[in-house]
Amino acid sequence: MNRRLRMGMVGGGQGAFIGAVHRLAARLDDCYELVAGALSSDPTRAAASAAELRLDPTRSYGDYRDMARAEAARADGIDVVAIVTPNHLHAPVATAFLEAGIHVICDKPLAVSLAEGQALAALARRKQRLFALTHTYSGYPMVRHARELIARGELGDIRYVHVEYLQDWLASPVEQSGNKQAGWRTDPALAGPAGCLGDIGTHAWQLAAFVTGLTPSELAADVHTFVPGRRVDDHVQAMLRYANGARGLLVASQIASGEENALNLRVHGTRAGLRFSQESPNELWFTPQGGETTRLTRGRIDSPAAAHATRIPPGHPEGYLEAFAQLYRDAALQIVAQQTNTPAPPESLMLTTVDDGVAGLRFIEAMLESQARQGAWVGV
Ligand code: SOE
Repeated sequence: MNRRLRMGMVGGGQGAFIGAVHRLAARLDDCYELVAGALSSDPTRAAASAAELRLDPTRSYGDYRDMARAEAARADGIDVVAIVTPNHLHAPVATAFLEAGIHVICDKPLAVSLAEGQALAALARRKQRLFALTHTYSGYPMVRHARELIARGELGDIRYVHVEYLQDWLASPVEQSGNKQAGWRTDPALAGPAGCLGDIGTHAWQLAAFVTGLTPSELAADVHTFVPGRRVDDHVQAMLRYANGARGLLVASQIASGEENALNLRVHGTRAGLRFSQESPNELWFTPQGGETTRLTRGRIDSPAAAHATRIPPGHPEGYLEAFAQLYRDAALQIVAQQTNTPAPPESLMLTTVDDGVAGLRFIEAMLESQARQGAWVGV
């Protein structure tokens, strides 16, 4: 890459785990230079975070709710903005920067309603700007290989999809624990109407869709809250039906005591089945119907998609940060391709974008509609 892209960041300031992940991911492949930030809704914290990151204080956009400063970002020659705010600010912040002609890399979920998400997709198209969504897990090499295997027909016709995402960090009432993410992800005014559903339910949805190339046509949901007094869901499950006749189960829970970040996917077709576990991301389990199970790793596959999404030789584990960095790298490849009027590497197009985000919001709205109708089957 002949020059690093100039990046601003909105949100993700002090104490934000995912803010640090975005900054490390942007730095790992040296594609970006973080030059400015509006890192908090509190100007004092914003200034302290900017100083901590050695950002030019004259380029601190202060209160990130003041979107008028997006023009300042354009004047600063910012190529792309990373949005790492609570969910309710994704749409207003992204809208301001897209209108200023600036590309967007935004944390999931895309927005707090399908209508907001569809408006963002239309704006990004009209402004011809990239809108990347950081669905981390599609950045893993072995996830991209799983997608290739299914696309090549190695599993045959898909019959059953099982995706579960289990955590336990919200198993107790932590809203007032000082955990920054717990504070806003359990507040419907900041997170939107979907708690666990919007946070990790969309990850589960997107991983199953990314790997299988299929999205359910209907679902029957149980959207539940275990912790008394909690104002958003903390456990969701759904039965899925696909247009090709396949069936599926999706579970996302943040009260699953003993589980840390257990995202597991199983896909079963007429010819073979596969299993992926996010907590062991350097391997993929593949079993032909009636055959032996094989542990696939980067050193034992011929996969352009996996090769593109890796940095160090097989046997040297890559993890969550590298998967996140892959999304930033793919975004940079696409932005530079547009700026230089050259084609982006095909593998970089596996990046999840605003359209994936809209599909995730459609899933959320179907889940909430089914729940409102006592678990009735609804279209997605
Ligand atoms: C909390 O559930 C969380 O930090 C999510 O918000 C991230 O998207 C996920 O990658 C890890 O867990």
